[in-house]
Amino acid sequence: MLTLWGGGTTRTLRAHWALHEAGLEYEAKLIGSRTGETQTEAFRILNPKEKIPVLIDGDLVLTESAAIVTYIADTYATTLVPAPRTRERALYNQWLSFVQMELDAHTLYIIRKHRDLSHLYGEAPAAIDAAIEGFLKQVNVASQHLEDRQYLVGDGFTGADLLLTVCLAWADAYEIGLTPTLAAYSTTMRSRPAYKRAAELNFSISAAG
Ligand SMILES: N[C@@H](CCC(=O)N[C@@H](CS)C(=O)NCC(=O)O)C(=O)O
Repeated sequence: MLTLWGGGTTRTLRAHWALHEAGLEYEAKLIGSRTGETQTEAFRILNPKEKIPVLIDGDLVLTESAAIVTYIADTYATTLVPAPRTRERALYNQWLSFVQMELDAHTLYIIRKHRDLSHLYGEAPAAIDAAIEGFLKQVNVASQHLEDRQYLVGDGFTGADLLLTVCLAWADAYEIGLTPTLAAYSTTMRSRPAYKRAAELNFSISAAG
């Protein structure tokens, strides 16, 4: 039996979506961030980083949303990821790193820290402006790439599309304008039944941080 800890955030949505794409049954332990639930003794044993999501598969405890998505794909739904040791897998890894670093850590999460969580991280309007500018510059590369293709890698939906789509929805929530190409791509990806079911479950609790 698989168990996924965490809900209510864009990072947890990634893992729920991958599990739904794979058609797997799992137990969802919908604890939220910054609610104290990631700081209990029991949870710290699972993830000393005190962060969600965490996937449990037998005796495997896996953290980091992108690693969880790729693990689910490799293990249970191989159409969600190119085969290992192929050029397509290298490109998948490239897009996954790009989304995590350029669209999440360096930009959207900076906005989150200094806007939604400014009571914790401080006000930093210049950092927010630079993050929006940086996001737009980087995401434009994905936009150009998608101008003449439906998916980031190969001819099918992969975990890279899943991660990009979640970041695009995040940007949309921040009212960062997307190009028509990205807006159309995002709408198409979010019309997948697995996305809808996962989002409904994930956001049945609200994000606290
Ligand atoms: N790099 C991690 C980030 C995980 C993360 O920061 N999770 C947040 C929620 S989105 C969290 O658990 N925050 C709790 C806290 O910082 O107290 C991933 O992608 O899984």
